[in-house]
Amino acid sequence: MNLTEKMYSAARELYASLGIDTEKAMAALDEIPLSIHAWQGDDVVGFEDTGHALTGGCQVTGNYPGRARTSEELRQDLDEAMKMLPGKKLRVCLQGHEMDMLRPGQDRDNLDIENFAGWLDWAADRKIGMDIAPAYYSHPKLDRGLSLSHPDKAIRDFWIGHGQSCRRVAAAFARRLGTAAVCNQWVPDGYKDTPADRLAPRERLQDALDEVFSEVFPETEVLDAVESKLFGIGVESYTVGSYDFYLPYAAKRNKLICLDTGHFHPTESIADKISAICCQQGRILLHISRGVRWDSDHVTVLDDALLDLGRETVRNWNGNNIFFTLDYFDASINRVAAWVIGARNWQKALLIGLLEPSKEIYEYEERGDFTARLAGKEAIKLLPWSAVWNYYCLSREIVADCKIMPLIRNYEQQVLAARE
Ligand code: RNT
Ligand code: ZN
Repeated sequence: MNLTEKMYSAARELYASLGIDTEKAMAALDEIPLSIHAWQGDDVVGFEDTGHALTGGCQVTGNYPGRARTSEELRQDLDEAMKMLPGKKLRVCLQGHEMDMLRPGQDRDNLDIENFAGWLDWAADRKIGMDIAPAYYSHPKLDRGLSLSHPDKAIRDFWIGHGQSCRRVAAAFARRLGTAAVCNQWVPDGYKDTPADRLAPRERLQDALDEVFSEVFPETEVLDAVESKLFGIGVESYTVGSYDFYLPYAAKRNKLICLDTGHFHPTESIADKISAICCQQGRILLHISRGVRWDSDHVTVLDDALLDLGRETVRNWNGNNIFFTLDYFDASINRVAAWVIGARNWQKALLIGLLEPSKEIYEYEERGDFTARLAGKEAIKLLPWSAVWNYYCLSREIVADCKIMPLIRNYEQQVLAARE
């Protein structure tokens, strides 16, 4: 036995003494889907080749060499990243402007699956699922910061056409790939300064979204999500699609509510929202991100917030009520490394949740023994989850964390350097 196997064998014995089956935990982790966000690879620029800058209140900072400039290069980078990710249910999520090509005269309001043919074949070859989100930003029709809630009907109709197109593309992905596609609506609309009328934009957004969703698809094809936000750069004073707008919208129309971990006040616990929504049969799309002082979209690290999210996910997940997409964009570091580090940290947070001997802690709490609850929760932190994680990677023939950088450097020299 090598060192990883020896450490795992001891950890397995310890967890077994606490009633936790580490083999079962690793097998469960294999089956939890994770959608890798393509837009970390192209800095959310997309491939329409129209030179539109990133708008909508998001920011990508840094100019690390090697950004993917075409969908082919992006797929090449995603292939490299996924070699370093364990799990049997990896997927990829696109933005609506990351198509393979736009046909002459075509615009975002009338896209179809042909625009994404390269993605469809690539995913079919790899037997992975695809998700897609309309890009209601980085386009001249995002006018005065408004898209679906714009007072001009022609502008709303353009964006409704884009949202409807993306849902049809999602359905086409699902039919060919055999797995439902999540189609998430994030609408950047809002105002830099205090609005006069907070109601009218929200009434227009509600009606426009109802039109986007008017074409009915079975949930075996399209899983619709709506994403709330607190503010963006240049959208500091009012976001039309706030959490208070979308939570009832999603509940009444049986849509997934998308909780982006960067879209709430820094002291808010997103983990706490999971049970509150799931216990009422609500369904969630998690956008796994890390805000530093604001929705800065930093690469996720294994911090307390991510651990809480992993623990609550394991506690509430029934296989069909919570869906997962990474969502961050850091252009100051190697973009393949950003995917790999962030994805593996989320998988670690889930494994730690799966390994937690929480039954006993719940019993202390039920009995009102809050002393034992505190002592137990702190003692759990010392359990050897990393020995299980290292063995999980070894047994799935995935590189160990300490061996990732040589692979990243090699790809950088062989492929990314040639793009500059
Ligand atoms: C923006 C939202 C949204 C975007 C993607 C690019 O703050 O998080 O999900 O990250 O649409
Ligand atoms: Zn998001």
